[in-house]
Amino acid sequence: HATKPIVISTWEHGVAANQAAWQVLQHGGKAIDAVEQGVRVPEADPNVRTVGLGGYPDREGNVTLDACIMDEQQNAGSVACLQHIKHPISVARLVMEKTPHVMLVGEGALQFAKAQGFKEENLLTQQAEADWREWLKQSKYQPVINIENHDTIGMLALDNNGDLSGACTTSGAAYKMAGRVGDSPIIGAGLYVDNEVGAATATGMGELMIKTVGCHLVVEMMRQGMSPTEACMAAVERIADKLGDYQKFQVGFLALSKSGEYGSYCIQPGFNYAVTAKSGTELIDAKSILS
Ligand code: SD4
Repeated sequence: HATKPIVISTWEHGVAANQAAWQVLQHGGKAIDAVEQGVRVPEADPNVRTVGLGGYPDREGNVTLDACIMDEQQNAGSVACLQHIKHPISVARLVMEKTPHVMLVGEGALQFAKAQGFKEENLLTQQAEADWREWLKQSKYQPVINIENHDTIGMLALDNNGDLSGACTTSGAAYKMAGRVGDSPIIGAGLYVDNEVGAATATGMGELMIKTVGCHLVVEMMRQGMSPTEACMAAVERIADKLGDYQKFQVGFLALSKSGEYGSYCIQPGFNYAVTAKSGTELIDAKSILS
């Protein structure tokens, strides 16, 4: 099914995100612009509960956001534990373009965002606050497979020029410890792009992707000749081999090759992803290692 341009992204909210990305791609726009525009859609949507505005807070009630972006020239930018800014992906892009660094965190990331003209906003919606207060009554930290953590958006695009880019953005695991950073802003863990080979992104319990540098692994497997699906499967198998408690968690990988072939693999059934190309948009269920 190799084709270009094409954009793929995690979960059902990927459908609306892909539409925005497609507006860029169908007119010959660049993959890097497509992925930024695409993931801004769930970031701004208060009903998408683990990305941007409306995301679940940490256990102290702070909404802290993680995001990263990578382009076809191996440039990368990232923000972690950023508060009060609705579009962390756009801050990550400016870290990439306007600083000598890759990653800014916490207060420094916020200062940079404000200096770039981003406005501070309250990101804790009434609904998210009510859910958090309910959670506080028991305060048990138990990541629920496919439910609690199911909304990170990772997006990969191949443009008309044949260039690849990717973006990943999240409010992270619901009710995480204050200061916790997941895989999503970590280049190689939650996202990786190599324009000669392909791109990969991930969703689910970020600690597992960090420990295995999952997305870098997927791209390197594609470099060795695996298809995107085979490479995602290899990364899930690596997690299963190395991390004893993997069965308690969900992780899903999504990959796109330089030729426009795509694939996915996850731990638990229930992970799906959206694919948009000239033929339209499809929502596809990923294959899983557990049944
Ligand atoms: C994290 N990977 O912070 C993110 C959460 C996630 O779908 O992907 N949710 O660990």
